[in-house]
Amino acid sequence: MARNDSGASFVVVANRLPVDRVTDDGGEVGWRRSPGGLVSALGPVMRKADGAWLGWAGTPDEAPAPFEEDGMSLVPVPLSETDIELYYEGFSNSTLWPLYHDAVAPPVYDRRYWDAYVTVNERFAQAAADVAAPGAVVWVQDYQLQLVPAMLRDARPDLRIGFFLHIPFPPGELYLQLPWRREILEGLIGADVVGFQRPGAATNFRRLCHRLLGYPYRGHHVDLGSRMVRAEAFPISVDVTELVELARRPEVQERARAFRRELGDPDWLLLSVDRLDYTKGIGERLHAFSELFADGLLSPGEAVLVQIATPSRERVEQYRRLRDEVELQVGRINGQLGQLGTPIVDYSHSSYAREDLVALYLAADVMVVTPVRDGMNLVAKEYVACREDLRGALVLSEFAGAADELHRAFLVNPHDIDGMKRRIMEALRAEPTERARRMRSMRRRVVEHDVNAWSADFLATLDPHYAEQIHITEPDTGRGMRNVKI
Ligand code: GDG
Repeated sequence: MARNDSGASFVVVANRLPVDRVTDDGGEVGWRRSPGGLVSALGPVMRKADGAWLGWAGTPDEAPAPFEEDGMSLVPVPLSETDIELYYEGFSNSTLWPLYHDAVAPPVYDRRYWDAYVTVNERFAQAAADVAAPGAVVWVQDYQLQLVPAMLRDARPDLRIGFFLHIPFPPGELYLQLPWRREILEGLIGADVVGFQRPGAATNFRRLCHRLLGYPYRGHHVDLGSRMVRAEAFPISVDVTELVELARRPEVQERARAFRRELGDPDWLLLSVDRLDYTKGIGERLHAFSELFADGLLSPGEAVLVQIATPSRERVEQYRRLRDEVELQVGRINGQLGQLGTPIVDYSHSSYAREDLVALYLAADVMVVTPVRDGMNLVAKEYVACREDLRGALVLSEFAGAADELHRAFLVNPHDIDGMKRRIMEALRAEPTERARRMRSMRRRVVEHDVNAWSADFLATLDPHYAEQIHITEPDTGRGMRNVKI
């Protein structure tokens, strides 16, 4: 591994490694960097700092030896079939995920899930303790690993530990349902900095630390007596440079025009892109959109909603049911309100190449992002980043973290079907100057606060000295895009 014998000075701990295993035509097995903002944000830091990334490699019961990919040291942490069932699909995705998203689906409280969560968190903490150099900076990611900070601090009090939660953190009224509510908080306060997407989530956390653990808080800090834990919002963002580069490619722009042609050149193309998840408000959105046709405000051929629903967590029962429900709803809508060859909703349950996704963003007159709860929602920011032409409009749920920053979107309450219908029509009918004004203001925010600014802010808060040492605040990895028009 590209680090000295004493270990890595920067360690990322995440459920998954930032690579996917691929097999080429000759049967040769290799790795490909997985798409996603986290790796583009942390990749440059990893390379500068000789960092190591710990996570599951994606195949059950297999743990390849540590390896190098794309200039990063990757350290696989093994998960068995049973771990995946109980720790990942169980506690992470059937207990924590629904509970942290306003319990929009009933959380499952199962003691076997919890036991597996503790065991797997111990394994990750141990692996991190083994690779971290003395005094290293360790950044733990997300809800699957909330116990790691305290476990790691126990083993290695010399480390500087950060934690970032990518999903919402609920208020007490919901959080208190959790049978292991104290244990999770005790796990998190092992960190020096606990980061959230929204200020409200940080407030929920500080209050719960007081209520359940008795620690006072002041400003952003929870006071443990022996040390302070900083709990604050660090809203995540997107890789604007990468997106703008893709959006400017002539072949991507041609693909955008081709998408419109293939859809019969509608006057209005609306787009939604979500993991097929019950938090994303897909049903509510389809309901509102279809009523616009039932009411005669829109007609088939005039407007079409392209709904990309990326396959997700297909072994979890709630997700299988959701897929059936959404597909039944789409079938009904098109059957009742569409015409042969001219559907109202063009639905796809598959994953698209990044270039195609960007082409779709460019093709869409209106992007419709209406989760019932979402930590941030990167799709909304990606759309804004790509629309250098200032011609698109964004309909955005108030319940997405992105709404804190993208004030000039057409904001909606996804539970209010009439309100959503009105806002969609306003977005469709907005004058070009009005669209441009709104888009310019949203782009300013996203361009100035891209994913590099996010990681730089977090690390500078966690360890200012270290951040300076590896120059992560410098312009090439810090805030501010050169060559990007706002
Ligand atoms: C969690 C939190 C928070 C989607 N379909 C395709 C594809 N995607 C990409 C999007 C975007 C990402 O996946 C989805 O990110 P979101 O933020 O929208 O949602 P979650 O997956 O729920 O993410 C969320 C995020 O973590 C980061 O902190 O914002 O609130 O829930 O980048 O573009 N990418 C490709 N093909 C697809 O078909 N290539």
